[in-house]
Amino acid sequence: MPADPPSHEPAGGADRGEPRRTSDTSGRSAETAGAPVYAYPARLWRALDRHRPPGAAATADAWRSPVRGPWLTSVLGVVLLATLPLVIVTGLLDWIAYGPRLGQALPTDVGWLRPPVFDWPTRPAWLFRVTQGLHVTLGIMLVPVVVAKLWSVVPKLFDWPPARSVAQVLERLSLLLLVGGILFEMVTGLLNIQYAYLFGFDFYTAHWYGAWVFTAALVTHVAIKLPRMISALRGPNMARTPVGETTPEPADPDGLVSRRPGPTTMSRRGVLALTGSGVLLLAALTVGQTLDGVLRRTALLLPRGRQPGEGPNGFPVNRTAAAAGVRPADTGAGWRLTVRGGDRTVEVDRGGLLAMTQHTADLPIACVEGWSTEQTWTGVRLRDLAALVGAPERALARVESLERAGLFRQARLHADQVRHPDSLLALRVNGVDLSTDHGYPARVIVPALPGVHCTKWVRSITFEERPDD
Ligand SMILES: Nc1nc2c(c(=O)[nH]1)N[C@H]1C(S)=C(S)[C@@H](COP(=O)(O)O)O[C@H]1N2
Ligand SMILES: [Mo]
Repeated sequence: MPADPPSHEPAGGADRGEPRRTSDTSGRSAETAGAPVYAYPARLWRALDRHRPPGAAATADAWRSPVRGPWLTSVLGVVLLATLPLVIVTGLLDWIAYGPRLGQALPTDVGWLRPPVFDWPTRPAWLFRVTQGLHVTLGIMLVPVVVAKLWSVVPKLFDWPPARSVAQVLERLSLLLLVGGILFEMVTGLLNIQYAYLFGFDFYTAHWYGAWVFTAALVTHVAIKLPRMISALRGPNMARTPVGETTPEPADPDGLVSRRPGPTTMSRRGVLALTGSGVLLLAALTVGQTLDGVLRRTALLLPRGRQPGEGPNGFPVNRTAAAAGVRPADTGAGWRLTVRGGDRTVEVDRGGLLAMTQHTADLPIACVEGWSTEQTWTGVRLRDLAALVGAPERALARVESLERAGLFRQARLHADQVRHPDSLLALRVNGVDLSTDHGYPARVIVPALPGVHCTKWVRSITFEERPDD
């Protein structure tokens, strides 16, 4: 560790905001003197340097924490490098689970940004619960790490001149997309979970395209910075140094280390511990919504359904009957289920459905907003309904709700989802009739199907040939 605060700036006082004068034009000998090297077009960078905005240097120097430097940034970086890909992949899987091949993922039309898709499996039944649970929970847990990572590089925002080469311009542009991208994804994701559609655009479309911008920027950033990160992590382990012995790292080429470090108030491991506690706190307030049971009460960040009432129907409701505009008159004694297949149409009332063979299965509902819950459902197998109208083996099912408007008033299920022995048109849950809010008189429940396609207040099911995809 150097005894003096490190300096990689010339003695010329550039950090006081005065124009730096170099008499030579080659730039090279200036480097020997300690001034920065400018690549092509050097005149531009030098001109920019001479026209430093008032206060820029002072602002950069206001960030003086002595723990900033390659080591801390790299540790936070490696944590994100190990976890963000999981968030990205599970997000992509969530999109595929919606069934883009059946024309129903959101956004539907993604042009050439369409990844390879497949029919979402029905086994294991908890598959979607895990993918969406990981996506949402990890996404929330990483907020403090992202904030710490941004804090560790924040003085770089005020760097002047903003670039010293064309390559650096590109690098900094990719940083803009990286930082903007992750903040955008986190903010839109969090607002969606809270049902706060403050933004004037469609969440799914925005989150989808935002994810691609962010992912592309992340790949670029990792490609550029990986060697730096590895060498910083191979250096001395600074996690052990107590506050009293914490000193700044030597000046680094990225300029992460403060030029004028302030007094040490926290060790590097202190910063990591603070970040880690933030992560654990958020995890503690979030995992309950996926783990379910009594733990649900700990899910303080869950805007609804933390205490969803007592009794067999006491589990979270995504959209109530009232919110969906489903009236008691629609679900009363006059309700009939219409089942269509080919040119056959059958109407059955609830008594008729209850008279058919009943099957019971423990299946989760997993909502894309993060919460999930396993319940015991009883009803008619979807494949028995298909047989009622003689639907072909590979037919898909188009399920429609009594709900008149709303994105989730209908869904399509592929043949494996129809044929699975646990796929039900549920009439009862946990031994009692479904409550109106859970979809009375009948609702769909299918293994590993995203909650959003477990249509409530079903009015009709149409079995039809699957269009070629
Ligand atoms: N008709 C209809 N069915 C619906 C919805 C809806 O808005 N309308 N919401 C879906 C969503 S997003 C979820 S997560 C589940 C939740 O089921 P629950 O409210 O019974 O827990 O219902 C699904 N079924
Ligand atoms: Mo949902």
